[in-house]
Amino acid sequence: MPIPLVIDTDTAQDDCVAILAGLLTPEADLRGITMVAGNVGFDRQVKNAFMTFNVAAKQVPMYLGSRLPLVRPWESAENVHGDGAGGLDMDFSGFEPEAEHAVDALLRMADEAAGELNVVAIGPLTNIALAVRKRPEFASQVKHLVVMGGSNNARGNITAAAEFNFYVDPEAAKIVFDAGFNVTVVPWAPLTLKQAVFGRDVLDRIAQIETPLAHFFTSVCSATLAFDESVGIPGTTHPDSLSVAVLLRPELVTKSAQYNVDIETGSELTRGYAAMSWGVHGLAANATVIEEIDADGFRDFLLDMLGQTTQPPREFTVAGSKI
Ligand SMILES: [Ca+2]
Repeated sequence: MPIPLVIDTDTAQDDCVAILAGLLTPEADLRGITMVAGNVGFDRQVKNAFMTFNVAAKQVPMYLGSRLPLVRPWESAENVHGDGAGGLDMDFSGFEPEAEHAVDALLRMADEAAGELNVVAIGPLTNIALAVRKRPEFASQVKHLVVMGGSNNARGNITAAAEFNFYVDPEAAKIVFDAGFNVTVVPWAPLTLKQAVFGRDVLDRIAQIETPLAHFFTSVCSATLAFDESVGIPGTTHPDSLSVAVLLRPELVTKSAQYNVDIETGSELTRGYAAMSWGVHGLAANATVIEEIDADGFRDFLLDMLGQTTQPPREFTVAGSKI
Protein backbone atom coordinates (compact mmCIF):
# COMPACT_ATOMS: atom_id res chain seq x y z
CA MET A 1 0.00 0.00 0.00
CA PRO A 2 1.36 3.46 -0.86
CA ILE A 3 2.12 5.65 2.17
CA PRO A 4 0.14 8.92 2.12
CA LEU A 5 2.22 11.89 3.23
CA VAL A 6 2.59 15.65 3.19
CA ILE A 7 5.96 17.38 3.44
CA ASP A 8 6.04 20.67 5.35
CA THR A 9 9.15 22.43 4.10
CA ASP A 10 11.32 25.56 4.01
CA THR A 11 12.67 24.51 0.65
CA ALA A 12 16.43 24.88 0.27
CA GLN A 13 19.20 22.34 -0.24
CA ASP A 14 18.28 19.07 1.48
CA ASP A 15 14.58 20.01 1.50
CA CYS A 16 14.77 19.66 -2.29
CA VAL A 17 16.21 16.17 -1.92
CA ALA A 18 13.51 15.30 0.60
CA ILE A 19 10.79 16.42 -1.82
CA LEU A 20 12.41 14.35 -4.59
CA ALA A 21 12.29 11.32 -2.29
CA GLY A 22 8.61 12.01 -1.66
CA LEU A 23 7.87 12.40 -5.36
CA LEU A 24 9.92 9.52 -6.72
CA THR A 25 10.01 6.72 -4.14
CA PRO A 26 7.56 4.05 -5.36
CA GLU A 27 5.89 3.46 -1.98
CA ALA A 28 5.25 7.19 -1.40
CA ASP A 29 1.87 8.78 -2.07
CA LEU A 30 2.87 12.45 -1.74
CA ARG A 31 -0.40 14.38 -1.44
CA GLY A 32 1.15 17.85 -1.39
CA ILE A 33 3.77 20.08 0.12
CA THR A 34 3.20 22.97 2.51
CA MET A 35 5.60 25.91 2.64
CA VAL A 36 6.77 27.56 5.87
CA ALA A 37 9.13 30.45 6.60
CA GLY A 38 12.65 29.21 7.32
CA ASN A 39 15.88 28.70 5.46
CA VAL A 40 15.78 31.38 2.76
CA GLY A 41 13.32 34.02 1.53
CA PHE A 42 9.79 32.61 1.34
CA ASP A 43 9.30 33.31 -2.37
CA ARG A 44 12.72 31.83 -3.11
CA GLN A 45 11.69 28.68 -1.26
CA VAL A 46 8.61 28.49 -3.48
CA LYS A 47 10.83 28.73 -6.57
CA ASN A 48 13.18 26.08 -5.19
CA ALA A 49 10.24 23.73 -4.70
CA PHE A 50 8.94 24.35 -8.23
CA MET A 51 12.42 23.64 -9.62
CA THR A 52 12.36 20.40 -7.65
CA PHE A 53 9.02 19.48 -9.26
CA ASN A 54 10.53 20.36 -12.62
CA VAL A 55 13.58 18.14 -12.30
CA ALA A 56 11.38 15.28 -11.09
CA ALA A 57 9.02 15.92 -14.04
CA LYS A 58 6.27 15.42 -11.49
CA GLN A 59 4.12 17.89 -9.62
CA VAL A 60 1.95 17.78 -6.51
CA PRO A 61 -0.13 20.65 -5.07
CA MET A 62 1.90 23.27 -3.20
CA TYR A 63 0.17 25.19 -0.40
CA LEU A 64 1.66 28.37 1.01
CA GLY A 65 1.70 28.64 4.78
CA SER A 66 3.09 30.93 7.41
CA ARG A 67 5.45 33.63 6.18
CA LEU A 68 6.62 34.41 9.71
CA PRO A 69 7.19 32.49 12.95
CA LEU A 70 4.35 32.64 15.49
CA VAL A 71 5.67 35.54 17.58
CA ARG A 72 9.26 36.28 16.51
CA PRO A 73 10.84 37.95 13.52
CA TRP A 74 12.01 35.58 10.80
CA GLU A 75 15.69 34.64 10.76
CA SER A 76 17.22 33.04 7.71
CA ALA A 77 19.94 30.48 7.12
CA GLU A 78 21.06 32.19 3.91
CA ASN A 79 24.61 32.28 5.26
CA VAL A 80 24.50 28.48 5.11
CA HIS A 81 22.39 27.82 2.04
CA GLY A 82 22.77 30.90 -0.20
CA ASP A 83 19.59 30.83 -2.31
CA GLY A 84 19.18 27.14 -1.46
CA ALA A 85 19.53 25.98 -5.06
CA GLY A 86 23.12 26.77 -6.01
CA GLY A 87 22.11 29.64 -8.30
CA LEU A 88 19.70 27.57 -10.41
CA ASP A 89 16.81 29.34 -12.05
CA MET A 90 14.17 28.61 -14.68
CA ASP A 91 11.07 30.01 -16.37
CA PHE A 92 8.36 29.74 -13.71
CA SER A 93 5.43 30.70 -15.91
CA GLY A 94 2.61 28.21 -15.40
CA PHE A 95 3.91 27.04 -12.02
CA GLU A 96 1.38 28.29 -9.49
CA PRO A 97 0.74 27.40 -5.86
CA GLU A 98 -2.77 26.47 -4.76
CA ALA A 99 -5.07 29.17 -3.40
CA GLU A 100 -5.84 27.22 -0.22
CA HIS A 101 -3.73 28.11 2.82
CA ALA A 102 -1.29 25.43 4.01
CA VAL A 103 -2.92 25.13 7.43
CA ASP A 104 -6.36 24.56 5.90
CA ALA A 105 -4.86 22.11 3.42
CA LEU A 106 -3.23 20.11 6.23
CA LEU A 107 -6.54 19.88 8.08
CA ARG A 108 -8.46 18.93 4.93
CA MET A 109 -5.94 16.29 3.90
CA ALA A 110 -6.05 14.82 7.42
CA ASP A 111 -9.85 14.55 7.09
CA GLU A 112 -9.64 12.99 3.65
CA ALA A 113 -7.07 10.41 4.71
CA ALA A 114 -9.19 9.24 7.68
CA GLY A 115 -6.35 8.56 10.10
CA GLU A 116 -3.81 7.48 7.48
CA LEU A 117 -2.05 10.80 6.75
CA ASN A 118 1.63 11.12 7.62
CA VAL A 119 3.34 14.51 7.92
CA VAL A 120 7.07 15.04 7.53
CA ALA A 121 7.98 18.46 8.94
CA ILE A 122 11.42 19.58 7.82
CA GLY A 123 11.28 23.30 8.56
CA PRO A 124 10.26 25.43 11.53
CA LEU A 125 7.04 24.03 13.02
CA THR A 126 4.87 27.13 12.51
CA ASN A 127 2.34 25.55 10.13
CA ILE A 128 1.98 22.41 12.25
CA ALA A 129 1.48 24.46 15.41
CA LEU A 130 -1.15 26.62 13.70
CA ALA A 131 -2.97 23.54 12.45
CA VAL A 132 -3.13 22.07 15.93
CA ARG A 133 -4.20 25.42 17.37
CA LYS A 134 -6.95 25.72 14.79
CA ARG A 135 -8.06 22.14 15.43
CA PRO A 136 -6.51 20.33 18.44
CA GLU A 137 -7.74 16.94 17.16
CA PHE A 138 -5.36 17.32 14.22
CA ALA A 139 -2.68 15.78 16.48
CA SER A 140 -4.62 12.53 16.79
CA GLN A 141 -5.76 12.57 13.16
CA VAL A 142 -2.18 12.41 11.90
CA LYS A 143 -0.94 8.84 11.83
CA HIS A 144 2.71 9.74 12.18
CA LEU A 145 4.53 13.08 12.39
CA VAL A 146 8.24 12.99 11.60
CA VAL A 147 10.04 16.14 12.76
CA MET A 148 13.53 17.18 11.74
CA GLY A 149 14.82 19.30 14.58
CA GLY A 150 16.78 19.69 17.77
CA SER A 151 19.80 17.82 18.98
CA ASN A 152 19.82 14.84 21.30
CA ASN A 153 22.00 16.03 24.18
CA ALA A 154 24.52 17.30 21.68
CA ARG A 155 25.55 20.51 19.94
CA GLY A 156 23.27 22.82 18.01
CA ASN A 157 24.03 24.46 14.69
CA ILE A 158 22.68 28.03 14.71
CA THR A 159 23.81 28.42 18.33
CA ALA A 160 25.71 26.14 20.68
CA ALA A 161 22.39 25.09 22.20
CA ALA A 162 19.91 25.13 19.35
CA GLU A 163 19.26 23.58 15.97
CA PHE A 164 17.88 25.99 13.33
CA ASN A 165 14.27 24.77 12.92
CA PHE A 166 13.48 24.92 16.64
CA TYR A 167 15.46 28.16 17.09
CA VAL A 168 13.49 30.00 14.40
CA ASP A 169 10.10 29.21 15.95
CA PRO A 170 10.58 27.78 19.45
CA GLU A 171 6.99 28.56 20.50
CA ALA A 172 5.68 26.52 17.57
CA ALA A 173 7.98 23.62 18.42
CA LYS A 174 6.82 23.69 22.04
CA ILE A 175 3.16 23.61 20.95
CA VAL A 176 3.78 20.66 18.66
CA PHE A 177 5.55 18.56 21.31
CA ASP A 178 2.77 19.34 23.80
CA ALA A 179 -0.01 18.46 21.34
CA GLY A 180 -0.08 14.68 21.58
CA PHE A 181 1.17 13.70 18.11
CA ASN A 182 2.65 10.29 17.44
CA VAL A 183 5.97 11.99 16.70
CA THR A 184 9.40 10.76 15.66
CA VAL A 185 12.37 13.12 15.82
CA VAL A 186 15.33 13.16 13.45
CA PRO A 187 17.87 15.21 15.41
CA TRP A 188 20.72 17.29 14.03
CA ALA A 189 23.33 15.94 16.42
CA PRO A 190 24.61 13.41 16.98
CA LEU A 191 22.51 11.49 14.41
CA THR A 192 22.77 13.70 11.33
CA LEU A 193 26.38 14.68 11.89
CA LYS A 194 27.44 11.06 12.43
CA GLN A 195 25.32 9.24 9.89
CA ALA A 196 23.74 11.57 7.32
CA VAL A 197 26.73 13.50 5.97
CA PHE A 198 27.82 12.79 2.40
CA GLY A 199 31.57 13.23 2.10
CA ARG A 200 33.49 14.04 -1.06
CA ASP A 201 33.67 10.33 -1.95
CA VAL A 202 29.89 9.97 -2.10
CA LEU A 203 29.47 13.38 -3.75
CA ASP A 204 31.95 12.31 -6.45
CA ARG A 205 29.88 9.19 -7.09
CA ILE A 206 26.76 11.34 -7.42
CA ALA A 207 28.56 13.74 -9.76
CA GLN A 208 29.24 10.80 -12.08
CA ILE A 209 25.56 9.82 -12.34
CA GLU A 210 24.40 11.20 -15.69
CA THR A 211 20.84 12.11 -14.81
CA PRO A 212 19.08 15.45 -14.40
CA LEU A 213 18.32 14.48 -10.79
CA ALA A 214 21.96 13.93 -9.92
CA HIS A 215 23.02 17.17 -11.60
CA PHE A 216 20.29 19.00 -9.68
CA PHE A 217 21.45 17.41 -6.41
CA THR A 218 24.99 18.63 -7.00
CA SER A 219 23.75 22.17 -7.67
CA VAL A 220 21.44 22.48 -4.71
CA CYS A 221 23.99 21.04 -2.30
CA SER A 222 26.94 23.11 -3.52
CA ALA A 223 26.54 26.19 -1.30
CA THR A 224 25.98 24.09 1.79
CA LEU A 225 29.04 21.97 1.08
CA ALA A 226 31.26 25.03 1.11
CA PHE A 227 29.71 26.27 4.35
CA ASP A 228 29.86 22.86 6.03
CA GLU A 229 33.51 22.37 5.19
CA SER A 230 34.25 25.85 6.56
CA VAL A 231 32.82 24.82 9.95
CA GLY A 232 34.42 21.37 10.08
CA ILE A 233 31.58 19.18 8.77
CA PRO A 234 33.14 16.87 6.15
CA GLY A 235 30.38 16.97 3.53
CA THR A 236 26.74 17.82 2.85
CA THR A 237 24.13 17.18 5.54
CA HIS A 238 20.88 15.33 4.82
CA PRO A 239 18.54 15.41 7.81
CA ASP A 240 15.49 16.40 5.74
CA SER A 241 15.78 13.63 3.18
CA LEU A 242 16.52 11.24 6.07
CA SER A 243 13.22 12.30 7.64
CA VAL A 244 11.31 11.26 4.51
CA ALA A 245 13.41 8.10 4.19
CA VAL A 246 12.63 6.83 7.71
CA LEU A 247 8.91 7.23 7.08
CA LEU A 248 9.03 5.37 3.77
CA ARG A 249 11.69 2.82 4.78
CA PRO A 250 11.33 2.31 8.55
CA GLU A 251 13.86 -0.53 8.39
CA LEU A 252 16.55 2.17 8.01
CA VAL A 253 16.10 2.96 11.72
CA THR A 254 18.37 0.65 13.70
CA LYS A 255 18.05 2.29 17.12
CA SER A 256 15.48 4.61 18.65
CA ALA A 257 14.10 5.31 22.11
CA GLN A 258 11.29 7.06 23.93
CA TYR A 259 12.05 10.56 25.22
CA ASN A 260 10.33 13.53 26.74
CA VAL A 261 11.10 16.43 24.39
CA ASP A 262 10.49 20.02 25.46
CA ILE A 263 11.62 23.28 23.90
CA GLU A 264 13.17 26.34 25.56
CA THR A 265 11.24 29.52 24.80
CA GLY A 266 12.14 31.83 27.70
CA SER A 267 15.89 32.19 27.51
CA GLU A 268 17.69 34.09 24.76
CA LEU A 269 20.92 32.20 25.44
CA THR A 270 19.35 28.79 24.90
CA ARG A 271 16.39 29.82 22.72
CA GLY A 272 15.03 26.80 20.84
CA TYR A 273 17.07 24.28 22.83
CA ALA A 274 15.37 20.87 22.82
CA ALA A 275 15.62 19.18 26.20
CA MET A 276 15.51 15.47 25.33
CA SER A 277 15.00 13.54 28.55
CA TRP A 278 15.82 9.85 28.12
CA GLY A 279 13.47 8.29 30.63
CA VAL A 280 15.20 8.63 33.99
CA HIS A 281 13.82 12.02 35.06
CA GLY A 282 10.23 11.05 35.79
CA LEU A 283 8.82 12.74 32.67
CA ALA A 284 6.26 11.04 30.45
CA ALA A 285 7.57 10.17 26.99
CA ASN A 286 6.06 12.26 24.19
CA ALA A 287 8.36 11.36 21.28
CA THR A 288 10.45 8.68 19.67
CA VAL A 289 13.95 9.95 18.96
CA ILE A 290 16.03 8.19 16.33
CA GLU A 291 19.48 7.37 17.67
CA GLU A 292 21.06 5.31 14.89
CA ILE A 293 20.30 4.46 11.28
CA ASP A 294 21.59 2.15 8.58
CA ALA A 295 23.76 4.86 7.04
CA ASP A 296 24.76 2.78 4.00
CA GLY A 297 21.11 1.92 3.40
CA PHE A 298 20.16 5.59 3.55
CA ARG A 299 22.94 6.56 1.13
CA ASP A 300 21.86 3.83 -1.28
CA PHE A 301 18.22 4.94 -0.96
CA LEU A 302 19.19 8.41 -2.20
CA LEU A 303 21.67 7.16 -4.83
CA ASP A 304 19.02 4.84 -6.30
CA MET A 305 16.55 7.71 -6.42
CA LEU A 306 19.06 10.05 -8.09
CA GLY A 307 19.77 7.39 -10.70
CA GLN A 308 16.21 7.52 -12.03
CA THR A 309 15.94 9.14 -15.44
CA THR A 310 13.46 12.00 -15.64
CA GLN A 311 12.65 14.42 -18.43
CA PRO A 312 12.37 17.89 -16.91
CA PRO A 313 9.93 20.01 -18.95
CA ARG A 314 11.92 23.24 -18.38
CA GLU A 315 15.59 23.94 -18.82
CA PHE A 316 17.52 25.25 -15.84
CA THR A 317 19.77 28.26 -16.06
CA VAL A 318 22.58 29.51 -13.86
CA ALA A 319 23.18 33.26 -13.96
CA GLY A 320 21.17 33.46 -17.17
CA SER A 321 23.07 30.69 -18.99
CA LYS A 322 21.52 27.39 -19.97
CA ILE A 323 23.16 24.35 -18.43
CA1 LIG B 1 14.43 22.20 5.97
